[in-house]
Amino acid sequence: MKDVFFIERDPYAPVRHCYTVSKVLYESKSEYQEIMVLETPEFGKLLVLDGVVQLDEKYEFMYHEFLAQVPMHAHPNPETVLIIGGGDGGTLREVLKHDCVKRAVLVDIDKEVIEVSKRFFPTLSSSFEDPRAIVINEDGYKYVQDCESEFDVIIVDSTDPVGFAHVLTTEEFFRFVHRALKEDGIFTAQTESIHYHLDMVVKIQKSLRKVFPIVDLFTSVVPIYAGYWWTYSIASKKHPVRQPAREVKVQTKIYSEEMHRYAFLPEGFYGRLIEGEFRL
Ligand code: AG3
Repeated sequence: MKDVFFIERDPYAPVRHCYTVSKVLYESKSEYQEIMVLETPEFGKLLVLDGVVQLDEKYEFMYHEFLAQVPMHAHPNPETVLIIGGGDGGTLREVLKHDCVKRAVLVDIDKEVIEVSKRFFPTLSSSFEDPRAIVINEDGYKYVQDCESEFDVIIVDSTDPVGFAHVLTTEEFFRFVHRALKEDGIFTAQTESIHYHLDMVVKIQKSLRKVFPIVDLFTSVVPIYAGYWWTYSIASKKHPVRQPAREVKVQTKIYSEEMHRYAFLPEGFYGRLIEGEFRL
C-alpha cells in the first residue's frame, strides 16, 4: 500500500507539517468548522479542525498539562473553573484532577467536537462523565459577558485566533474575563508560537496588562505545533504565578513544581521580548 499524507493548513506558520496517515477515521463539516480524525502510525489519532492539527494522542499531555496545571497550581484553592473551548475534554481532564474543584464549566461553541472526542478520544473525553463537569454549547465570548465574580480560574483552550476564535484575544474580552473572575482569580489562554506568532503574543500581553495587575508568559514544547515552542499567557488579580501556591499532588506525566517554574521565561528575557528589544 502507498503511504498517504496529510499536509496541515496552518494559518500563520511558514512551515507545514506533513503527517503519514494510516486511516481517515472521520470527516465532516459542522456548523462552525471542518472536523477530521486521522489515524497515524507515529502520533496515534489526530484531531484536525479546519485543517489545523489540534492534538495528537501521543503528545497532548505536553499541551494540556501546562495550559491547565500552571494556573490551577498558581491558585491556592480553585473551586470553580471555566474553560472556554477545549471541546476535546483534555483541559477539563486536567482541571478535574484537583479534588478542590467543585464545578468546572466547559463552554464550547461546537458540540460536534465534543461528540467526536467522545467517540474517538476516550482518554480525553472521559472527563465529561465527571458529575462536577457542566457542558454548555454556546459562544464563550457571549457566555463570559453574563458572569460576575464567579470563577477562580478561567482557561481559554481555543483554536488559532482566526475566524470565530479571534474575539478571544481582544482587550474587550479580557475585561469580561476580569469581571467574571473572583477577586483573586487567575486567567490563562493558549497564545500560539513564540517565534512565528510573536507579534500576536506581544499584542495579547499588552492588552492583558491594561486589565490585570499581574501578567506573565509561560511556554512548553508541543511537538505537533509548528515551531514547537508554544506560549500561554497568564494574568492574575492577586496571586503570584511563577511558582505553585500549593503542593503538586495530582498525577501528571510532565508537570511538576520544578516544571512550573521552568515554564516561565527568565524575567529579563521576557521583558526584552515583550518590549520589542529582542526578536526571535
Ligand atoms: N488548541 C490550540 C491549537 C493550536 C494549533 N495551532 C497551530 N498549529 N497553528 C488545541 C486544543 C486542544 N485541546
